[in-house]
Amino acid sequence: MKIFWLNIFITLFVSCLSAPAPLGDQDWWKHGVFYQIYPRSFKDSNNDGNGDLLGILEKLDHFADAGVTGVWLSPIMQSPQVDAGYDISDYYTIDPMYGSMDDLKKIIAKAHNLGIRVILDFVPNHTSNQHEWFKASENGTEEYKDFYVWVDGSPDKPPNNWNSVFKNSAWTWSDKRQQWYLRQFLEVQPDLNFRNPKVREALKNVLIFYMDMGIDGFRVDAVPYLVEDKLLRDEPRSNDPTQEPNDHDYLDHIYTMNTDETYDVVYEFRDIVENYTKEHGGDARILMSEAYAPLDKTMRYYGTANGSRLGAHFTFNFFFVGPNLNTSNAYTFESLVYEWIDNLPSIYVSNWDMGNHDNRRVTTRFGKEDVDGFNMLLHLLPGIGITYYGEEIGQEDGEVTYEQGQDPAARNRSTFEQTSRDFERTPFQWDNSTNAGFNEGNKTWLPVSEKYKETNLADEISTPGLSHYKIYKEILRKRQEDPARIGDTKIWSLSEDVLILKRSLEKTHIVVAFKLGWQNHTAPEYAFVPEIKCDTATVALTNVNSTHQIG
Ligand SMILES: *[C@@H]1O[C@H](CO)[C@@H](O)[C@H](O)[C@H]1NC(C)=O
Ligand SMILES: *[C@@H]1O[C@H](CO)[C@@H](O)[C@H](O)[C@H]1NC(C)=O
Ligand SMILES: *[C@@H]1O[C@H](CO)[C@@H](O)[C@H](O)[C@H]1NC(C)=O
Ligand SMILES: *[C@@H]1O[C@H](CO)[C@@H](O)[C@H](O)[C@H]1NC(C)=O
Ligand SMILES: *[C@@H]1O[C@H](CO)[C@@H](O)[C@H](O)[C@H]1NC(C)=O
Ligand SMILES: *[C@@H]1O[C@H](CO)[C@@H](O)[C@H](O)[C@H]1NC(C)=O
Ligand SMILES: *[C@@H]1O[C@H](CO)[C@@H](O)[C@H](O)[C@H]1NC(C)=O
Ligand SMILES: *[C@@H]1O[C@H](CO)[C@@H](O)[C@H](O)[C@H]1NC(C)=O
Ligand SMILES: *[C@@H]1O[C@H](CO)[C@@H](O)[C@H](O)[C@H]1NC(C)=O
Ligand SMILES: CC(=O)N[C@H]1CO[C@H](CO)[C@@H](O)[C@@H]1O
Ligand SMILES: [Ca+2]
Ligand SMILES: [Ca+2]
Repeated sequence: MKIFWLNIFITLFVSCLSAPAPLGDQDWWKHGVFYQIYPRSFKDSNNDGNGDLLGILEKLDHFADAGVTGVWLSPIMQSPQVDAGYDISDYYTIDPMYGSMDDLKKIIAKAHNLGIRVILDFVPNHTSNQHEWFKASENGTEEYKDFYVWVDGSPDKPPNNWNSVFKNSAWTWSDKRQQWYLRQFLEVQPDLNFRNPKVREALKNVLIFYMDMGIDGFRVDAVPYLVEDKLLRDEPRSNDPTQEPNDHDYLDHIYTMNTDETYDVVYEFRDIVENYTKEHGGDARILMSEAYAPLDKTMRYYGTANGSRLGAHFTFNFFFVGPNLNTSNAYTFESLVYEWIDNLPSIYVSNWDMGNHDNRRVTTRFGKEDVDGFNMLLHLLPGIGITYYGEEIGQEDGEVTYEQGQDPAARNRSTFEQTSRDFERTPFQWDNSTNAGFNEGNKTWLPVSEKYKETNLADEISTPGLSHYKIYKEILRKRQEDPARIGDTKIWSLSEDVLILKRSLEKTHIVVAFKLGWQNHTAPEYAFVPEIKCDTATVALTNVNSTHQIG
């Protein structure tokens, strides 16, 4: 892989601040870099083996140093932790494993001092069955009776053929209530009933509570699953030959995912944050939504094409989180970039994302030779860039055995390697001390990867040469300048393994020449130059181990 930046003419800029809008900055997020913190694996302040809020507080300077705009924290609300906090038992309490509401307030205050925004994960599709709402609903308390999706029937026959995302029927029989309840995920994660206005009101109050505290926005989890078919119709078969009858994708999810009513709920969430900003002033509070959906459906979560209804400020672009070296090449990425840009209505902002807590790490999928190239690509494309913790240092998946595994989606030994999401969730590698500086204790909830001695932040900062982290930092700095900020975008492939990204504003260009994989490339090195028609070109940044010199 070889990376070039070509700055053809040096352009000087004087930036003028426009008069502040009465509402504060409504556009701050549009060119931001958002960093996903997986709190349990980030930094453990009290040596109990679990990362926590005081650990995050201690490390906030890392984000200021790197230059990220905002952090989003995977769920920290009270939870029995059957599904890594995606099973909330109280939206108004911080899980004691992570700390307290005071700790969160300290994070918000310090982050804001450093100019960093704080986004919380919000899980509206379902609660834990330990939530007081569910307990009250199950015992028939009038106020909460219809908070969940309850259906009559006989205990030996579920109401319809819907399957859980985690296999088998999506229905669980309650002996107490003598009815079935819907749960698209685990049995302990009953789905909320969005047709009940009281449920919508209750969730709105949760959002307002955290905005009052100073939270800058929410990442809304699993939105496609919000509202299911009212008539509970059976879903047709998908005819996917790899799926067995109990598998989720044995069926085509026309009645349980991306329903019209689901979009309305997301648009209503947007109204809540917009109304809040109008009433209270200040900068925009934002929504990012998680929807693994076909492209047309993904785009609808942004809002209607003409902006008559607005949804999330952005919906994660998952095009890049799946491919690996065996399944993709430069042509794949070229077409994925255009497919996204061409389908996104022009009023909305793109976003680019290589990883998260549900997918193998980019460094593992492509090899550590490619991580700098992907960071350049991701953060020099127009719009928002997303970083999953560890991507800035080129962290790879960890080593986790079936016995050490924690992910409920992977409780089957024979499929653990394929289905477990534990590998991409191992502790962040801070330095080369015991447990990679994650803590000083003897245990960690998931094992620290053995690779921490060769890949850790402290070494990457102190090394005299280039490192993944130094490169990442420089990219984040460069992306704030033109043409990376507002320039035109062109991307093309020279061959199966050479991808070129060009951002241009008038006569200034930034070019990333990205060679995927470890094989040497045989095409002429400067084959892309004629396309750019430049007189002079400067190598502004290279990957680690490049044969080219900066300058
Ligand atoms: C039902 O559950 C709620 C919530 O746990 C509890 O407050 C209430 O006392 C219970 N009522 C009955 C009749 O068991
Ligand atoms: C937002 O404010 C408008 C105008 O006040 C109001 O009609 C609407 O119901 C509010 N929406 C929500 C979801 O609070
Ligand atoms: C905007 O699009 C929606 C459908 O997505 C349509 O119902 C509405 O009439 C359009 N509004 C305008 C002003 O074109
Ligand atoms: C790619 O293929 C190689 C060789 O078949 C295999 O060893 C490797 O695990 C595959 N990598 C991924 C990410 O699937
Ligand atoms: C850089 O080269 C060294 C020495 O050949 C090698 O050990 C290391 O893995 C390479 N690093 C990357 C990111 O390719
Ligand atoms: C685990 O997966 C294997 C292979 O798909 C299957 O044969 C087996 O029945 C599964 N076991 C359980 C307990 O689900
Ligand atoms: C561990 O890190 C420290 C500080 O970054 C460094 O001085 C030392 O050489 C490293 N030790 C090893 C064995 O890499
Ligand atoms: C870690 O284990 C060592 C002995 O194996 C023990 O001396 C030490 O107290 C333990 N530290 C913690 C924080 O548990
Ligand atoms: C690629 O070329 C360089 C320089 O000629 C050489 O050192 C290296 O071994 C080659 N790598 C591969 C994988 O062929
Ligand atoms: C896409 C998806 O499934 N996201 C989350 C939805 O909620 C489940 C259950 O809580 C989580 O396991 C998923 O990560
Ligand atoms: Ca801890
Ligand atoms: Ca639902």
